[in-house]
Amino acid sequence: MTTPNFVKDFREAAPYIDYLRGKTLVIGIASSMLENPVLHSLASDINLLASLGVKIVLVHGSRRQINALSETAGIVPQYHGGRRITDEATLIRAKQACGMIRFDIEAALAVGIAHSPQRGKRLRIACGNFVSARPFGIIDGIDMGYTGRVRKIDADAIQQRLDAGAVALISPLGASLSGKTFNLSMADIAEAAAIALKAEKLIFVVEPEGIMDEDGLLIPNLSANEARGLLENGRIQPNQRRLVQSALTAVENQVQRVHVLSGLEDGSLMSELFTREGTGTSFSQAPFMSIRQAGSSDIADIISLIRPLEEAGILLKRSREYLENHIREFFVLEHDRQIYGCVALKMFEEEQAAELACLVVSPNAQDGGYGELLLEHVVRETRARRLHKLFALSTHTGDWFIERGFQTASPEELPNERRQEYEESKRRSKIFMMPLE
Ligand code: 1C4
Repeated sequence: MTTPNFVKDFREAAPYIDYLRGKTLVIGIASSMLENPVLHSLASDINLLASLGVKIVLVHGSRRQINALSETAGIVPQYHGGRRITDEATLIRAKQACGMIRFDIEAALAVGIAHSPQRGKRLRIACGNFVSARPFGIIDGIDMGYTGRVRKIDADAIQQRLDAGAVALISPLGASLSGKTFNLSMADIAEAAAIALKAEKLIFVVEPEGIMDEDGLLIPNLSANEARGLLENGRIQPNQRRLVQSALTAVENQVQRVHVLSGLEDGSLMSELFTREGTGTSFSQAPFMSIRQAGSSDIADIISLIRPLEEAGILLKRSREYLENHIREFFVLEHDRQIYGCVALKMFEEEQAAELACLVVSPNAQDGGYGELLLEHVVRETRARRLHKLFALSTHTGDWFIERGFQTASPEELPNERRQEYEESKRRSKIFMMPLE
């Protein structure tokens, strides 16, 4: 007997599996995510990824474990500018913490993929002197001691291990040319490793859902410009600044995507990599192409995209006045300062639903994946607003939605207000629904 959900999900995942095979992912795991049961579920997902031919570099944090060891020894942790000041006693705890964490990770990865034929197949793990360091120095008159910066990543050595089928595991410590050991930050190493290895993705597994705005709401997508803006205007949680800075530096240096997601959500890594809607916050450089909220200066471009389709009966008619009043519901896809597509997201908060409407890609840019990107953007926005379903009405594009995970639905499933409009209209459009539980 087939289980329809499994078949649907597997079909959705298949293109992502194909795309990720042979690609390099750098995964930075925060220290708070290195205890069980979270570590075990992450390790099982990492095993699965490795078995699919994904090349994985793991960088672990150590802050929580250093603090625990310091506390036992009666040492009070000292910080400056969010970074630990590492004196000799703390450096000893940092080395102890990294040793313990490394073996915990190795043990967790040794479990393999639970309940599968892969169980018992050993994953090779490579550790080594992949990172060289230099001192952080004296900042604002404060000697940061053995706190260091990344000086260089030995990308060739890591690459050799990856090509031989191993997972590379890196601890946040590095030796300097003068033979001293320095305490480094997980985010700095993960960022530098992703850039040096020209990784496809850099993923930070942290405790929060992703990057949160000043009101504590998840920000689902950030282009490099938006991330820079957030850092400049300070509209993020202060303890996430460094993560945003690392993500920004990575996407500005040819890492295709950076994701920040919560390790507390079981399977979040898998959802991010193998489903369209993903989870957490996704960063992209998008130097030429970006999807952003529309403003009134975009109305003329939107009108020239939608008018021919309104006349052909494919889209509903929307007057200039309507667009002026509802422009904040629209997103535009911009490439090299030109608008190539748009989509609107109409909220029905009471019914926890949203409508994907007014979806257009300019005829000269169709079949290049822009429609898919607009859909992905809208799905992420809907999820971030904690709405449970996304629906679209269409007279001509039903198959496109079905192929992308929507199911046909009846007018009874529409929010009341939209259902009334539907019944008053003579369009008899088909209704497509995507549940987002
Ligand atoms: N049916 C099935 N497949 C289609 C298709 C269609 N009509 N049009 C394109 N495709 C396929 C292509 O053949 C291609 O397949 P392939 O070669 O990969 O096998 C694939 O899709 C391309 O995918 P993509 O991601 O590259 O897509 P883009 O070409 O970038 O964009 C659009 C896809 C459908 C957005 C684009 O073709 C387009 O702009 N079409 C004209 C406008 C349109 O049909 N928009 C969809 C509207 S449905 C209305 C409203 O006003 O709110 C009506 C509401 C009502 O009440 O009726 C909407 C949502 O806007 N509703």
